[in-house]
Amino acid sequence: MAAKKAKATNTVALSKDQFKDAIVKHLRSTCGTDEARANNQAWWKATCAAVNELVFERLTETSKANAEKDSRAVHYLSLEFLMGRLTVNNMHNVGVFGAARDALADLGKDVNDICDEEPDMALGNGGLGRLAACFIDSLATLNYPAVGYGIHYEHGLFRQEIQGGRQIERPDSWREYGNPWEICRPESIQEVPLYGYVETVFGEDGKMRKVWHAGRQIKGVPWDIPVVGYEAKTVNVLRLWESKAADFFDWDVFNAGGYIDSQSEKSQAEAVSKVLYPNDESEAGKELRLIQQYFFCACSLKDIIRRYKRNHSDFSQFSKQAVIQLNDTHPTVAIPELMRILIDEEGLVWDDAWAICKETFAYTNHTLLPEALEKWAVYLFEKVLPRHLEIIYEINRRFLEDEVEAKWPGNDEMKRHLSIIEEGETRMVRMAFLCVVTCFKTNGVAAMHSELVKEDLFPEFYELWPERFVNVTNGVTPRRWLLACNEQLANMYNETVGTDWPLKLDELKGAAKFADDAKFQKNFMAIKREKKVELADKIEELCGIKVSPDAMFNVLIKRLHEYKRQHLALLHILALYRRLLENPDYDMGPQVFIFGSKAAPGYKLAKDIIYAINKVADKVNNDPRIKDKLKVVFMPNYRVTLAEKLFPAGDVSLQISTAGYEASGTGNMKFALNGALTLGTMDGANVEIREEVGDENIFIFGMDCDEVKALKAAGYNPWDYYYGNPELKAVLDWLETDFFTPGAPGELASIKHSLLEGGDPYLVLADFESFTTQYTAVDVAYRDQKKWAKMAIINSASVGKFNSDRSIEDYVDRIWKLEKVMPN
Ligand code: CJB
Repeated sequence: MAAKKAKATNTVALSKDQFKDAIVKHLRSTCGTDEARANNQAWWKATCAAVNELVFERLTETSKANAEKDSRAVHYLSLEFLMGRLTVNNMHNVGVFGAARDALADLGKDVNDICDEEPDMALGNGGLGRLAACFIDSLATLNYPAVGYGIHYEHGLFRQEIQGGRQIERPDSWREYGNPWEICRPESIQEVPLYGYVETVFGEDGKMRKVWHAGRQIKGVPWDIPVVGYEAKTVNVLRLWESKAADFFDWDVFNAGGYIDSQSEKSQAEAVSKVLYPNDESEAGKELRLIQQYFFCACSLKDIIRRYKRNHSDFSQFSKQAVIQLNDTHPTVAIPELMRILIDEEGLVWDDAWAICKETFAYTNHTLLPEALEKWAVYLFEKVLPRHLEIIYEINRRFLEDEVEAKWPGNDEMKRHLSIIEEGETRMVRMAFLCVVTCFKTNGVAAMHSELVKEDLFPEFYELWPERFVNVTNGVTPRRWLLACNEQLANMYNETVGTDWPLKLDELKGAAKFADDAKFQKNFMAIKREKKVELADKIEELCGIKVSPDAMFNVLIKRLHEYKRQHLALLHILALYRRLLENPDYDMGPQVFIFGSKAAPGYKLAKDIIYAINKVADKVNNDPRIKDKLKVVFMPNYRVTLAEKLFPAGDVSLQISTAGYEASGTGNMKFALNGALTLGTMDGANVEIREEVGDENIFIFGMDCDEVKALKAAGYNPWDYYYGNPELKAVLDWLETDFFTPGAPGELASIKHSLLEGGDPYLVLADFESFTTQYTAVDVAYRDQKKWAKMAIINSASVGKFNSDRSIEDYVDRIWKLEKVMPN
């Protein structure tokens, strides 16, 4: 179906001709070239510069309005912001996408080719970082005063290449050739101390003070990325800190002839913001990572306090003006840092400083996985942040002696259990405990997850302070995840329910009444097919694999982790392949399985799973016996830009984590919004998606969370399932042969071993049969295209709840208590 022309969904701030003039002007004045000589890179930069004429003006108006109103603001501290590309999104939000596309066309350029020049801003690993990006989009759209704070990594998440089926990591250099969206703000540079020792001094008044004599200083240089709200009334800022050597630092060495030494100081300082740690849901415990965390927290707090001090001479109003959201435990060191500033630098007494901290910080928990709950060795803290360790000890002492003692008198075991300091061979600081003890709210990210946070993760803290625990279910921005990535469906909705849905996603509900309408179904499915054709072309271009857009597209895209169970899907593919080989008439519609996933570079089994998927794909895709009924695709370098092509093209959204392990998921929401049906477990936000779309429009399989717990408690034995299901046994044994790796038997055996000798910690074998059974039901349903269309429409029309604007309103209501500020 040809894309219908978009209705104006918001104010067009520039006409096509004005836009054309602006691009040509910037080709010359900003890029130093002209229409005849410019390459696509220059066309892209000139286009951005034209958009920025509008964006920067709104940015200035927004910061003026916030300063004038002196309004309360949220400061979202996050080590990750997975922004993706900004150009198309910003053009949509400013309302000039159509004008820009037409202007470029007049100038002989295709808007897609030009926007393809933009590298992804991949300053995050996965769900947590992408959520932060959706949240700042929503905060700006809803006109809330907000600043995102993070690190200006020189290298974002590695670029993934697949060589011989294996993942190879290559550096990502997203700003090597300049980035038109960022503005350096040297006027707001901060200095950050590190290392050294703490001295106790007594003033003339006899009062004791602590003085931290730092061993080093590094400089934080802020880069501002404009965050353009939809319809661009508000343009907030994402402020990212780049580390540099402090100025005073090298000169002595330099002048004394130590040029090389001064360079090494420089490169040590610059190492802090050099690269994003590529571990998702696991903690490395490395000194540089602790320094990264402290560096961006210290810079951000100085920035917040500097702004506060413009209008206030003491700290009595601080927690009324500023709320600081800790995105997971990564920025927890901001807590002792604020205590240190208030006590050591501002002269407040402990109780007053503590009261301010307790009213300022709130904490979001994103995972229950023990390996992701950060702990720092005490000796490391002592070395890098000696004063902060003292402060943490004092917070802990007061907590244990006052609050734990009051609740559980004389119970030393409980004190040991709840202590922020974990005793043992290596004493550790438990960052999540420090968060819960300090923060006025702790939230989980989906209803089920928030219950588990209370019941399983922090039960005693919940007993102490039940009022501090809340849920805020995650969401995704419909501007990027429908309007910009699926123009065809967006236009269809414009015509069906009007043009307010990018702001009020619940309005899509109006389309549900057409779910049975033959014409509507036809158009809806034609759009899906068009997106599948686009994806099939991309698959052929990137992987050299031909897939039919008439096959059912099963998509599993997310970070590689055992709990997300990509290997469950793989075992299932092997089972289908076997069935087809054994019975060429096996009754199954044509199937394509599409994977996209990066593995942490040090996560051996995850990398083995990628290799296995690729090896199985090689075999299956080239086996003439199965007559193209089954295809397997692993798309390299999964990232936001690729996701924008995959979500609109999926028929089946695979959300197959072990129940109780996926905190929420957000890909599940993007798929449903674009009309895919979920085949998933009762985990994370799948549970709430089911509530919204109805049990008859989702395919649930596997054990629920209680069953998982019960099976584990009873003593799970994966061998029972291996011997109990001949098909499962056969596919596992297959992995040990050289069928998929000719001449190299055993290359895929680590997967089998992890599931048998390794104890199968995520119950893959236990859920296998239920998965394959429910999959058959999905295949049957898909072959009834009318029924399928109806279910797909209902999915897309029913997931308004998962708009990140709703999440933000929940945060405002339950935690942040902000008021909107409308810039002029
Ligand atoms: N999450 O992406 C990460 N990284 C972590 O270290 C911990 C959790 C994910 O956060 C998302 C946003 O809340 C969740 O949707 C997802 O379930 C969780 O795994």
